[in-house]
Amino acid sequence: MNRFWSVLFLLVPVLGIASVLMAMYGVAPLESAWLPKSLSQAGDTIDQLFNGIHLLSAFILAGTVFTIGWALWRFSDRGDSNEKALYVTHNTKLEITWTVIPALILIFLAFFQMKSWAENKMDRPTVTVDGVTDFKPPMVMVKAKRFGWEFYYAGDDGVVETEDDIFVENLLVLPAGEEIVLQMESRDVIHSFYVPELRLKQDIVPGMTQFVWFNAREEKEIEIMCTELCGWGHYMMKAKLNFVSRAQFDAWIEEQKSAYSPEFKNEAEPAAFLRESNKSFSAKLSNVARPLLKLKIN
Ligand SMILES: [Cu+2]
Repeated sequence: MNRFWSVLFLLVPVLGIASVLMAMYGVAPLESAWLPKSLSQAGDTIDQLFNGIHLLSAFILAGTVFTIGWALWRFSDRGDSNEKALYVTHNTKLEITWTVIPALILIFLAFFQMKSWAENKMDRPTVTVDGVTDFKPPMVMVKAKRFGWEFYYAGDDGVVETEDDIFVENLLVLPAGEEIVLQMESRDVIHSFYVPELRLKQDIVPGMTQFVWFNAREEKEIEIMCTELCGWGHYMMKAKLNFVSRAQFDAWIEEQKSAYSPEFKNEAEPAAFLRESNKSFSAKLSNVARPLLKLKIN
């Protein structure tokens, strides 16, 4: 009967590892329990890394729990032995082994992840104009705020943060099959720009400017969400992300431009208005912050 417990013990890791593998390789009924299908080459590389580390962990976990399970089975008390248990204080060889193997695995992972890290965080796309190579300018400036997303498209001048920027809120339309660069800043607290399909997650820290880039291979409607707990409305800090064809994109951006007719622009000037309100917000903030700072010094 005591052996029942060793079987029960093994059942937990076996079911656990099996369900992770089923989810990872899209086996029913767990086919949608994993991340959504990757939408970019960079996403595929991250998946390889992610799945590789998972497989390695699953293998080590299986080895560990099966050894424990075997010991439970083999040495369970069956009431037929008077043998004394062996008392082992340490084993130098074993300790060296279980230090060196994980160290080697970590060194391997450090090299294994380099390509993906470089692609996603270091090799910012460049363009060459008249023989001069420079960073590709961002197509959109993303402003994260509590609790939404502002998108400022570079207008005809191709530069963000200028007068002809086209402002859209909580909707990001981008052409598929093109290398897109986004610039990101926060209006208030720390936010995080997360698009699971692109395997893209970037913290947006106040006072810092971040750049992300990607190339989506399919036209698809997906979602952007904030993954940094930024306040009570964090749960609703979402935006739509539509990858469309180049032609559809050009038509859409023209529509956005005409939505800001000269009359409308003179009346409201959304982008400028928002900038103004942000300025007055920081002015208010510093009025509050200054006395507080004085208090601290005194
Ligand atoms: Cu947020």
